[in-house]
Amino acid sequence: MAMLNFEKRYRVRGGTLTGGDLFDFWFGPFYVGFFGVTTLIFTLLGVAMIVYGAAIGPTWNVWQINIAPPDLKYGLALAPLKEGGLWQIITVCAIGAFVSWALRQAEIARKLGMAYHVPIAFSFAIFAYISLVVIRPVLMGAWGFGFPYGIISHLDWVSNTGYQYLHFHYNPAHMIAITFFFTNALALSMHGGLILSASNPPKGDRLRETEYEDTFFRDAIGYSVGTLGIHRLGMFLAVSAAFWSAVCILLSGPFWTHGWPEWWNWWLNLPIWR
Ligand code: 07D
Ligand code: 07D
Ligand code: U10
Repeated sequence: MAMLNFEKRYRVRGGTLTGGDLFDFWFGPFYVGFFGVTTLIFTLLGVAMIVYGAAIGPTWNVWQINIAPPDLKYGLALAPLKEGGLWQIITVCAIGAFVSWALRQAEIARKLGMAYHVPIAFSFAIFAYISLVVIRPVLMGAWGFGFPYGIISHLDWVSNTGYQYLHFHYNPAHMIAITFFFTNALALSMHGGLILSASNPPKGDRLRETEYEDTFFRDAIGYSVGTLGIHRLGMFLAVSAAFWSAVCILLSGPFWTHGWPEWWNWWLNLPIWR
């Protein structure tokens, strides 16, 4: 069905999570909805705070703009606006906007009679973000452990935080997360390649059906995960990458304060070597 005909048929009221008919309409291609409005409010307020933070800061160089979290001395208290208070407001706005976006995805899925896989997948990214700027700072007792908002400054934070644990590559959950990220790229390249090879034939040639796709991998590696299965696998790999990322940073500090290489001493300390 042509996209525009389909939109006319499905663009009807109902299925919202909250607010009934309030904001239950479309603006151009965008579904608005209650959570579209909350997304916009949080986004505009957050962006305004970033622009204000940039304005009172030393630079307009977009790479160098930095809005830092409060000093550790403020602990988990509210900080003055120019000493991390802005960072705290921006964090609230960011969480508000991300959660609103996920709920808007859920409303759109409900309207279409679809399941909630997309918002569930996005919620893992939100969890990773919240673990960096809320859960870990709360467990460690200061907002100052959150990462600063700035393109270069957040990279400095990752590097500094990594070296605080001597060699972050030895963090076992970091290893698992990285393996999921790499496997995810491998799986998407295999899937993208396979679909294009079967369903985008040169002019004059015919399309190859799913049997061909299955057979390719049965011939090549003896097993095909299947056309639905590859999407299940993709979702699993992607959400696992975000989940284990959150685990790796939540372990660092709240549950492990030494260098990560030292963690592996459990192996040397096994009683079987004695
Ligand atoms: C392609 C979807 C589109 C999204 C884009 C990002 C902004 C920020 C803000 C000017 C894949 C939009 C960017 C809205 C502009 C201002 C004030 C997603 C796609 C195009 N990082 N990070 C980047 C964020 C963290 C790390 C780039 C966000 C953690 C490393 C971009 C967050 C750690 C590197 C960016 C976040 C970390 C980057 C490209 C939030 C561990 C790079 C991102 C909210 C996760 C790379 C200069 C991208 C780079 C990069 C955004 C968090 C590490 C600026 C929004 C603290 C090591 N990060 N990041 O394509 O080039 O994502 O940095 O959590 O090397 Mg980061
Ligand atoms: C947090 C992003 C959430 C985004 C959201 C949406 C907008 C809207 C609008 C475009 C989680 C934002 C949307 C703003 C935009 C428009 C219109 C995603 C998040 C909600 N590391 N490391 C990771 C690798 C090293 C260190 C994760 C590799 C060094 C620290 C991942 C290498 C040291 C932390 C990872 C490597 C070090 C990490 C990041 C290689 C530094 C973290 C992915 C090859 C010296 C972070 C939860 C992630 C983490 C993290 C990969 C090296 C330190 C597994 C491949 C050795 C301190 N590293 N790392 O988390 O776990 O995505 O964060 O060397 O904190 Mg690492
Ligand atoms: C998949 C798939 C599949 C497909 C697919 C896809 C996965 C089965 C069938 C989808 C995949 C793609 C399309 C591939 C490309 C995607 C990526 C590489 C991922 C990264 C994506 C991006 C970088 C694009 C990001 C764009 C976004 C998020 C849109 C931005 C939207 C808005 C600004 C409006 C949001 C709407 C809201 C909140 C609802 C309310 C709206 C209104 C009231 C009116 C609208 C108002 C405005 C536009 C102005 C608002 C101003 C804002 C927000 C502030 C601006 C900020 C400033 C800096 C000033 O599997 O196969 O095919 O296609």
